[in-house]
Amino acid sequence: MSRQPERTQPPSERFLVCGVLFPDQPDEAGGPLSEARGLVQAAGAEVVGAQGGPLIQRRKRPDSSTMLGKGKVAEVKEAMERHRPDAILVDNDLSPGQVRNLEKAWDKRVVDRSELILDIFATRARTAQSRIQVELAQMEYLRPRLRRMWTHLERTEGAIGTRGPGETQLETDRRLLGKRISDLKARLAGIERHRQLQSQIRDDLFTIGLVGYTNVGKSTLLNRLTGADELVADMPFATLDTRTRKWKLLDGRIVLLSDTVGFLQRLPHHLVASFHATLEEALSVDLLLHVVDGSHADASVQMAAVEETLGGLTNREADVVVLNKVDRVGDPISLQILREGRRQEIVHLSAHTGEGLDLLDRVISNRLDARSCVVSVSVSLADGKSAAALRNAGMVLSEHTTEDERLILKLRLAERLLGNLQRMLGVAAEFKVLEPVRERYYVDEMNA
Ligand SMILES: Nc1nc2c(ncn2[C@@H]2O[C@H](COP(=O)(O)OP(=O)(O)OP(=O)(O)O)[C@@H](O)[C@H]2O)c(=O)[nH]1
Ligand SMILES: [Mg+2]
Repeated sequence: MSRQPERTQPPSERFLVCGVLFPDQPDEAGGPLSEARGLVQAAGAEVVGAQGGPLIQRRKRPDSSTMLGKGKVAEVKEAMERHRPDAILVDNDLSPGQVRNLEKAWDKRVVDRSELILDIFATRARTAQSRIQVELAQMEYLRPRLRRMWTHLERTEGAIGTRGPGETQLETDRRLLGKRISDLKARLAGIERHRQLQSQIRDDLFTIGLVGYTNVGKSTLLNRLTGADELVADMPFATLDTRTRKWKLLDGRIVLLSDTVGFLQRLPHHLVASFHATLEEALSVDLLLHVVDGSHADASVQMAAVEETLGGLTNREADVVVLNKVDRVGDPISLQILREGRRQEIVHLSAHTGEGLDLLDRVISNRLDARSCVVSVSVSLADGKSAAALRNAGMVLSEHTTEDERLILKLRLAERLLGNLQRMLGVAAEFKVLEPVRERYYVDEMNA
């Protein structure tokens, strides 16, 4: 019998999870800190200790030196003796001083919420752009914390090759970090300019963006509608890179559908800042769909978190709400509750089984209709080129030829294409608007 060599995997890090709950933080259906525990697992580590309970502290304000109060810090220390973790996650944003004090009190590595989320993003980033975005956020996070990392090195002043004239080690590190940050920003700006150019090329198609909390099924929906093959996984932040794919509607029209990075409550602000351009691009679409996991016990909290993040990034709200995963919803009442008080159109569907996708298709078609005009165009029958350009630009509703050798096309097309076509075809074509647009494009409003 042949023996398989044993694979040795490094043991995963063991985390004890604790944190402060402030009055404005909503309760989680899975118990306090349940999302934080999920994040630790998503980072490839193991959670030790009982769910929720004693390692939570409800406070109005953080303790300025240790976030948690003295008594709670001592309780965590006791729990550490029982569970022997490798590190402690505090599910709040800690100041560098708070981390230092807690590490001293517990004699263990302390990780705060931002650092954990940045770490997950770092392992998921695939493209050059997202790698730079994550690194930039990590460097910005690190900048005020340098002292903590290098205090043990401050006595090794004068290490060869690392020092500028008269600098301490810390000053040198600060300078190098500052330089790295400006390099990353410059590279990112270059990539963003390139992307902007590319997206201008696609200006003629109707664009739709998917936004939503992480893990709600945005990529599954994109794959299902466009035949794409994006990574789908039951874990937070599977998608970090914006993807755009063509979606052919049932009436034959083609629109562009984009996926984007999922949102989360209390996302680190450095991360939002460095993903700002990506998010902005994902949000400046004609139609914004907010995808919700309708089967999640915290669906309404997640919806509110997405709306808040959207509000911070742009002053627009989603046009259509998609309640996904209805195949897992036992009680339709819960969906009813999610619908209450909303002005937007709401579509129930399952990206998994395909149920409800035809309804979404119709909703999109209707919105396209509302945002397009109906025109009649007359071109010479001999002018095949102009006729082809017109047929490509919109949906042909009818066509006929006249005795004086002209082709009359009745077309439904996006208003912004009308101007382009008129410029392109010039005197070769005569346009008459039969039905004006009923609803403006968001992008046009932005540019107005
Ligand atoms: N039961 C059920 N599961 C679904 C449905 N849609 C997606 N899922 C599952 O939900 C999990 C997350 O799906 P994704 O498509 O990766 O979610 P996402 O919103 O793109 O997530 P991030 O990219 O991580 O923000 C996967 O395990 C999917 O198989 C659905 O309609 N029904
Ligand atoms: Mg995804």
